[in-house]
Amino acid sequence: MKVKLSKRDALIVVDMQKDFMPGGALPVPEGDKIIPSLNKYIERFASLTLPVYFTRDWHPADHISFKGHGGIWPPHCVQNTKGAEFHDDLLIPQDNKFIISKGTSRDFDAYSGFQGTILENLLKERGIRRVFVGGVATDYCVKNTVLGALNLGFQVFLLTDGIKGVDVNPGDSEKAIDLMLSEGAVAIELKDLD
Ligand code: VGL
Ligand code: ZN
Repeated sequence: MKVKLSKRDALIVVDMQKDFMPGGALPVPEGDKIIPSLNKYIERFASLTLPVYFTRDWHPADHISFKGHGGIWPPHCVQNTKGAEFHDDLLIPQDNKFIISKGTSRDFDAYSGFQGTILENLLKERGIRRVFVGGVATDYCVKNTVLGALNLGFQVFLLTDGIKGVDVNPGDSEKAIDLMLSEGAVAIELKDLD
């Protein structure tokens, strides 16, 4: 399949933060392996002056998703810590890039980049119709961001060479991909970009 990018397209890069990479507090196995292909998508969008949205988990230290505070996760992506930084190898364009922080209040979690953020407004005010989504984790924040975008009426392309999952239960990522596709997302890879 060939997809030609146009001015109503945007790239969404989900949670490519140190804590989600090998060695981090909540590592996605091989999460860093998708950086080269994500960087190629980022370069492509940037070279066409298309916007790139980087979501980040950005939790207070006592966030409800953390063990000991009612949640299931080890503390991760605490605001202004090293682990919350984007991976050093991730390309962050100078222009037309936006950082979307989520999960910022103690009592609410957000797996979707649209939940409690201005992402929808930013996309709609720019006339964006189609979003291209990659990042981590396939079975949590990528899944929920993709489903959120579909629900809001965006066309969604899932970057199959730019996602990695945690698979807390074996098969979670595959199931998540099946769900996203059955809800209307279209799977593409780098070579499909015209
Ligand atoms: C995520 C678990 C907890 C994610 C965030 O980015 O997929 N997963 N917080
Ligand atoms: Zn989190």
